[in-house]
Amino acid sequence: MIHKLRDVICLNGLWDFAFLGPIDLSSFAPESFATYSEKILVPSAFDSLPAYAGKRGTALYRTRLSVAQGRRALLKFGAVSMWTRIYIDGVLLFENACGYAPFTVEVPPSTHEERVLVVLVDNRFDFDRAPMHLDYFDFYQYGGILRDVSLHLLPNEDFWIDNIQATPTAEYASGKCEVIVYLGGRISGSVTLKLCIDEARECSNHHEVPTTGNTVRLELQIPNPKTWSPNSPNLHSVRVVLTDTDGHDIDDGAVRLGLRRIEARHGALWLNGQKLILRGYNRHEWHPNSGPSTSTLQMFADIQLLKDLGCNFVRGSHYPQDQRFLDLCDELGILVWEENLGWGQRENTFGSEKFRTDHLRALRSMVQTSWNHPAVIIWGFLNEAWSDQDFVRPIFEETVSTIRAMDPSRLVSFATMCVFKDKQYDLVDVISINVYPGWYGAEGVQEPLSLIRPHLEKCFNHMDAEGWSEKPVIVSEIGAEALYGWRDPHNDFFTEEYQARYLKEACHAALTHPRCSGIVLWHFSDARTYGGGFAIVRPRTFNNKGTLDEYRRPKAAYQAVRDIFRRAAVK
Ligand code: ADA
Repeated sequence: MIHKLRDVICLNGLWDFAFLGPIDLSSFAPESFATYSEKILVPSAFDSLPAYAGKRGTALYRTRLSVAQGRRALLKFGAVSMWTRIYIDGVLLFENACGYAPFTVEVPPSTHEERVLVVLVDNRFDFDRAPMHLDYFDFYQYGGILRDVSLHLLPNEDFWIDNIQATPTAEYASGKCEVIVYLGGRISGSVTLKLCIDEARECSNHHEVPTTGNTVRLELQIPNPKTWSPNSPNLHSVRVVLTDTDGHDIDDGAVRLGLRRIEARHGALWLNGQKLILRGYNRHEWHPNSGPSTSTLQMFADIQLLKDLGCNFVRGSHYPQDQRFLDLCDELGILVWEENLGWGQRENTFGSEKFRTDHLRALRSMVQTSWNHPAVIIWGFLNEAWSDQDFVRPIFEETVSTIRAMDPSRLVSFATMCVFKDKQYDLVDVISINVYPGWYGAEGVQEPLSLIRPHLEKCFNHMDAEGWSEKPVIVSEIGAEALYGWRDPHNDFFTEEYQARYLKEACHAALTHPRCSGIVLWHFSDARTYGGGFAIVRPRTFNNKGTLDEYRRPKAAYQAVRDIFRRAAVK
């Protein structure tokens, strides 16, 4: 959300830094710590830098803020990983335990203008402290202030704009939207506001509107509406300006939106009333030089490659996405599945009350932060949890109902690894299957590639046989490893040739099946994963199933996928 009336100060840049290692936090008082002997660039993962590569422990970040006396201010963090505590002038204000979930902290009043902000970050796996981060996830989990930090100096009034949710209605094509304005502060029954659409210099006249709790609901008609789709990613914008009763501006917020409608019905996906087949990749936000804090240019380059490959879709595996990436997807026309952090959670995790609370908090913050992106069509959660078991049910139900209550306009899904035994399909709009026939479990098989088509057919048939014929089915993961540059006459596992033939067969088998609403390959580019003993199945400690290597150098599969996806795109 863009604000023109309030001061928004970007806090990115060099901060004071100290890495303390695996200290005992129970007896540690950051306010008495003074030896910040280093600097670090924010945002970054400290352990993606050579100085702290592979290290786990506590790190302290310090910077200074200037907030005029009596001025209300908010600190906005895009992502701090894995576990963090926020202190201002030595006072603990906030704790967060999901490394990818954005959060906001209110700066408490003070008689001093100069304030000291300390961010304590810990990247150790600790189930009691941060149960959302488990050491067996198949991607490296870093520490640090991973995404942007900003300071919002709020207007000198008792209320302000917290958030705006602009949702196209069923009449999206004629420009009809519902806008909900979420207000912060003290509200008394009504507020006065005006609206500006598409950067119009002239805004509507200010008028009084009733509030319900801290929200205002408005119906909006966009003049000269243009619909949004991957081929025509037209964006509109809505700016809401809060005024006083005389019409003087107090605070504002502007959001972009796309007029489009996503639906799941009759066993298919529909975008703006047209049948939609997804062609895409799972993508980790990762580059070897910067870990999970990638540059906007890298994001752009990745989207350029995805488009070149003929994709219309990306699954943001396995955590909330950077807003810069979603902005680019909105502008360049790539559909997105955004999901809450999760990877193979088991019974003990589902039994943790802290996990439940943290998961819900992260889920809410993801939806509230991304709900205006037309690119996002699916909310996902808890990748490959043990969803064939009853113990997942309460959290799955709560997750789905929370998403639907906050945003009924998008589809909900989770990627399952237990295709034939899953007990949670009834909850979701889209059935999404992660399958690796011809890769995992192919020991002793003469022609592993021959396993792919029959397996996919069995999966699709199973859904109809089980009564899910109304639900679209997508292959949310499928793939094989190839080590970049490894060409070998045997064309066996780990060669570029095997991977190219594998992905070709998987794409053909999926895209020619009438029940398939899309295929999302695992994965876009090679990325660092767990090390140590876990890495015995992960050469180089990387997940090497990228169609590109970590530097985005194409493997042989690139051309194979490109041919098929591009041909499918023009059908
Ligand atoms: C799973 C998982 C991915 C990745 C993949 C693999 O399906 O969801 O994150 O780990 O398997 O490479 O085995």
